[in-house]
Amino acid sequence: MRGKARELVVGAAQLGPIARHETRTEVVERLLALLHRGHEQGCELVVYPELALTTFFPRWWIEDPRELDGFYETEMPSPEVAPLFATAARLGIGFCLGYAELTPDGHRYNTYLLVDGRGNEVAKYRKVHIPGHERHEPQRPFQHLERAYFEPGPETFGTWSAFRGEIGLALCNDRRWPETYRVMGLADVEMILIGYNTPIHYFPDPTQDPLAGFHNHLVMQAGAYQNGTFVVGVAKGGMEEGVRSLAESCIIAPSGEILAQASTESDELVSATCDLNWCVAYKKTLFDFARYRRPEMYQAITRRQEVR
Ligand code: CDT
Repeated sequence: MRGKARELVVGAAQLGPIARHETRTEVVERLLALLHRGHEQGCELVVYPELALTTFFPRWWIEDPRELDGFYETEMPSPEVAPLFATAARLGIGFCLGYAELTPDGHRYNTYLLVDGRGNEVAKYRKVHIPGHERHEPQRPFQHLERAYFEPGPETFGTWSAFRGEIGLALCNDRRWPETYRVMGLADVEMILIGYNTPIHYFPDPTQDPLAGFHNHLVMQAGAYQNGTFVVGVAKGGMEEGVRSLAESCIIAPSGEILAQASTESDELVSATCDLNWCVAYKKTLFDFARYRRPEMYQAITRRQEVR
């Protein structure tokens, strides 16, 4: 079923905590250390987490606009991030990097950038599903103000022909929604890259806290299997400014099996050799969309937002 192998060695470059005082230059040094580990392991593509250049600032209600603006990038690569682009291009490694983007016309997005092995931008994805709350909620032990600090991305999930395959991008909360994977599945995606920052404590329902790791893998493994695609899930995890976030970065096969998983809550790179032709085994059998899907039966999915 698979035919000749089409192998891509991918690295999930997990980050441990980034302190509030840590500079972009210091963070980029950590990203470079992970890039070199990826190079040693033969990676062609290294995937970093969501908001990988700073601490996860939506945990604070920040009233000073200048302080808030300091967490966003107005150009990419910025002078601080340029060494990552230069070194990756010298090594012939592509990468995917999450950051807070402030556009020239004042839009704020939670952005994921895919760069090829020559340092050229392949794709820019802006997070579609923005979780958390819009206003300061002082009763919480910490905030999750993504809905105050980011607009939802204006474009749907894309896929791009790169790295000898069809690559899709998503960010954090997107991974919990089956629609995310299916939209890309319909574009024949073969590898979905997903960066995340997931605080383990969920204030609206703390009974979910012990299940954070289970839910993380549950959704990504199901998304991979049901769409016959690899999924690379990459965390910024560990205890950051008093808030513990989930690590457990992993590389998942189209079978839904985990091929590689991080074992720490720190900077760590895990890699896997992914034969993209493995996707065919699922896309042309159980999940042969053309043969078995019944889109006329699913119209409620796009007609309604809420439960009736
Ligand atoms: N970064 C991100 O999207 N985190 C969310 C937290 C949800 S709780 C407000 C996630 O789905 O992991």
